[in-house]
Amino acid sequence: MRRNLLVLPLAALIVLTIPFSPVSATDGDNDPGVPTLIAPDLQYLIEAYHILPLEDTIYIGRFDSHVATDIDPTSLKINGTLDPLSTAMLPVDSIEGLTGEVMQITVLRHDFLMSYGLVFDSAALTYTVEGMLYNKCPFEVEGDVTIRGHVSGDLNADGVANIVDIRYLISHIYEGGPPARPLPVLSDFNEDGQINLLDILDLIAFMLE
Ligand SMILES: [Ca+2]
Ligand SMILES: [Ca+2]
Repeated sequence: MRRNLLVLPLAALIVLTIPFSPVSATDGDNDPGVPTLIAPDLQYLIEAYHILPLEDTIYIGRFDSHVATDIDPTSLKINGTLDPLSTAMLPVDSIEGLTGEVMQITVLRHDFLMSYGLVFDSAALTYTVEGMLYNKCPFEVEGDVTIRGHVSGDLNADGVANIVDIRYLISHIYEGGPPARPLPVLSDFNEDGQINLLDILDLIAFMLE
């Protein structure tokens, strides 16, 4: 009926290709009646539907006996594997808390998040920046980052962990219901390599903590 027509704004005509992500891939195609789910967290949704790729910025000032201008920017790796999107030198004292000239490093947020694999709840993690100085000495510096990941015990991926998730797991194990979302491996709640009654008992114990 005409009143149900959806008028799309021009921006909606842009076709986005959502990159495959092991953290977020959930496919209901093999399970009729189960819709495909893009999950697990708001961060992924922001990433997936953002028109421009999101970036994170890392700053390095003076460290040990070195200054940022000693760093060969072409040698940099973030978390051991990621190439920076860009690097730039900023003037002295341009970033509070850092001394000397400052190297600004940008990374793609999606790739940065994926470098941590599955992350649960609010996790305090570290990142590394490694590379070579112009004098050919290798270096590595560390920083802190907090990432909010998938909710522990939330097996149906609705954003909360509660009795519904216990029921969901019982259904999966004894009644042929769908596995945990966004990743089936999460059905193995106690991480012993098997999916059975012990996972249900551990999930119940977790809920009662
Ligand atoms: Ca849930
Ligand atoms: Ca198990």
